[in-house]
Amino acid sequence: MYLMKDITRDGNPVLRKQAEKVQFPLSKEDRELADKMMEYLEISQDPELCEKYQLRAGVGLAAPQVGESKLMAAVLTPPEGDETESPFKDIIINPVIISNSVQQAALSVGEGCLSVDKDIEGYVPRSDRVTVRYQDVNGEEHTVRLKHYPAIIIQHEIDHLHGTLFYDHIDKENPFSRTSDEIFID
Ligand code: SB7
Ligand code: NI
Repeated sequence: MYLMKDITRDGNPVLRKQAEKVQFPLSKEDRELADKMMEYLEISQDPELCEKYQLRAGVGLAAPQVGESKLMAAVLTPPEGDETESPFKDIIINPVIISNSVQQAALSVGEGCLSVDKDIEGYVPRSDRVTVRYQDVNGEEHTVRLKHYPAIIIQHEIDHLHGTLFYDHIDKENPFSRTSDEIFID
């Protein structure tokens, strides 16, 4: 299983690379990578196991964060999201955002990242809703429409696959600037 020592940290060039397309059927290595990434999220969201293994809880994990420059990420949205948000759990492979809302949204507490040890404050403006096309571990194509927190998580993960980190989106001069037409998610 992955521990915090296995997570690549900001400064490691793998986090700034464009990841490579994944081929199907998945190799044994890629299948294990997928399983271990989802396992990390599940263990990290269990309070006892999270404490036992000294993990940071995560709702997503992208392959470059475990040193693999591949277009693959695990997403496991927490169960306590509001009822109108659909929970989402899957390994997303070769994902593409095929449409996004004009409506912008940001988490009111800002974002964090397992690969960034320090807290970087500021709003991370994103699309409130996105439609994502991806392949699952069996190569099946899916098209999903997510909104609010799950949409923000999947955009954070897809950013990792293209070498982008959350703080790249924060306005350096005015990290908490608000525009009138964006919504804030608690
Ligand atoms: C806040 C946190 C995350 C996504 C969106 C908002 C995920 C944090 C864990 N990761 O670093 C995953 O890449
Ligand atoms: Ni991250």
